[in-house]
Amino acid sequence: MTFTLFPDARLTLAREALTGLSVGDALGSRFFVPGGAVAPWPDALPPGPWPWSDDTEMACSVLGVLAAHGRMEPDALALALAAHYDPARRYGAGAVELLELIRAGTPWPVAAAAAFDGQGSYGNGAAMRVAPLGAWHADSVRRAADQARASAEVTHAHPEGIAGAVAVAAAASLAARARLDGDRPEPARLLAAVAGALDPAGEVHRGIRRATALLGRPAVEVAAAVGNGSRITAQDTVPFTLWVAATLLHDYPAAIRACVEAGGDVDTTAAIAGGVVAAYTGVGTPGGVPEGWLAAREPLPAWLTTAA
Ligand code: F2R
Ligand code: MG
Repeated sequence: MTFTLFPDARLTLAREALTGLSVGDALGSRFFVPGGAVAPWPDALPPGPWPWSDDTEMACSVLGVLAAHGRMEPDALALALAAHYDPARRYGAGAVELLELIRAGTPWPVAAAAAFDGQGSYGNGAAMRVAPLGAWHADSVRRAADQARASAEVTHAHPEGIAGAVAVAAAASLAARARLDGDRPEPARLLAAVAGALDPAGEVHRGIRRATALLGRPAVEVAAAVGNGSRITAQDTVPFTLWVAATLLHDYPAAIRACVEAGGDVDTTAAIAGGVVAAYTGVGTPGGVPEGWLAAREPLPAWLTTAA
């Protein structure tokens, strides 16, 4: 079934995905333990404010470009990422180098292609920021995938880095569509549709297939099998986060808790799963992003509030 999605509706869906992403990032950051130890889920959550990290800063740029242009414009995204880059937000090592090159005037295609000795980055950074773009494209998974590729290439030239972003955007598109339709997809159906947007020869695709075979198993077991993001790569991060989102699409707090209890790159796994789940649940709804968690999250940057 085709339908018309008006600009205001796109913006609302994308904003709610950004809320889920940023709350997941900020709360997940409270539980990040360097070196791979896992922090237990506490009886009471830490008091706010919960500062957000690079995941949220970059996702704000993605949403800002969509709001300003009505579509992903890679040149505008490169400018926004570079302009809003704050090293204190704990960017990945490759991202630091790349954004400083762009700020110094290197064209983004040159800087992205040169990263990691000319391989391009396959870090999880393109995937962690893209859920709002997927929700924006609730009317077309194919368009979400194409636009995610365009957004990823600005920083991640490696095919696996791009595949991670395509997978997350496809999942967020499907989640937002399911919300509009009032019809929650079965986890296996959602993961199959995501896998269908990817190159079947790729590692991210293979990881999502492995995660699909583990539906119904405990989250920690799945993370042990497909990765919990501790390598900070798309391949090691995206399959688990989409398993969480598919399994707990109706329950934002449970999705974030599953990411925390799996350890690894917790702020980023919680940002990815949180962005996809919030595209389905919304904010302040039953199963959605709790109002108290949103109140504890550091406010989003003022420049975004005026742009989108
Ligand atoms: N863990 C972080 N940031 C580290 C912060 C350290 C800082 N000193 C501090 O504590 O304040 N989290 C953030 O990084 C992840 C997003 O990463 P992004 O943007 O993809 O960056 P990068 O550097 O391009 O890739 C991440 C790592 O992946 C490995 N890698 C990527 N491509 C590779 C390749 N072609 N060959 C080999 N390795 C590759 C490298 O280890 C990269 O450093 C998020 O978690 C974000 O929150
Ligand atoms: Mg982070």
